[in-house]
Amino acid sequence: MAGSGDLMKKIVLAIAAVLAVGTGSANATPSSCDAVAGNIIQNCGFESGDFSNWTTAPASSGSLFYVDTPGHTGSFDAYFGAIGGLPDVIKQAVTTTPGHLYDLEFYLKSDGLTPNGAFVGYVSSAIFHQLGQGTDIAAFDWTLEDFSFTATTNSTLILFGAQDVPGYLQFDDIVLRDVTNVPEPFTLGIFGAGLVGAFAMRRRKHNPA
Ligand SMILES: [Ca+2]
Repeated sequence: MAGSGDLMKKIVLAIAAVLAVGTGSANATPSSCDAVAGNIIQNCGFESGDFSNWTTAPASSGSLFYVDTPGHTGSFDAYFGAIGGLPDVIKQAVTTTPGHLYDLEFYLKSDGLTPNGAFVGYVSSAIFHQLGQGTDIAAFDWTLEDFSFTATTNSTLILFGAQDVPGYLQFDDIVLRDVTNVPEPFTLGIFGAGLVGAFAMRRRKHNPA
């Protein structure tokens, strides 16, 4: 029992130390994803002003991707405009619990400039979302894309690749949460019938902004 008092003291001292240091300089306006409890994506809204925390894999030719203003929310978003027909890729490995249900959301925007463009998203090695790929992608404003999957390993790779000529596809506010114990109105029946390979990716809704 003697230890509990010491522990409390250490906690109080730790809190005091944090308060003494203060919050430092204020960051830029956060992205909405930064405020989502349980989001395990780092630099989810690109508010570092770059691809920090993401691993980038530029297209071998015609690469054109970067982070710039104004963002879906916050101050920044990612622009994908590779011109060689090959995608620029960003990816992030996250710790996951096998058997747990995860919800993956992000916002996408297309300027609709033709002749072409493509967007693809992967969880580990499974494609869960594709746009374009030989078909022009129409213009649309910031649109919520929302999927769910069941993790099968302790580490899951979230990967997004895109190219676009002559305009850009924009990307912001990626949220990945373990929703295993979150009471959401999921209709889980589809998981029984729709299993393909290791994942059961399911598009839950597509809401024009
Ligand atoms: Ca942002």
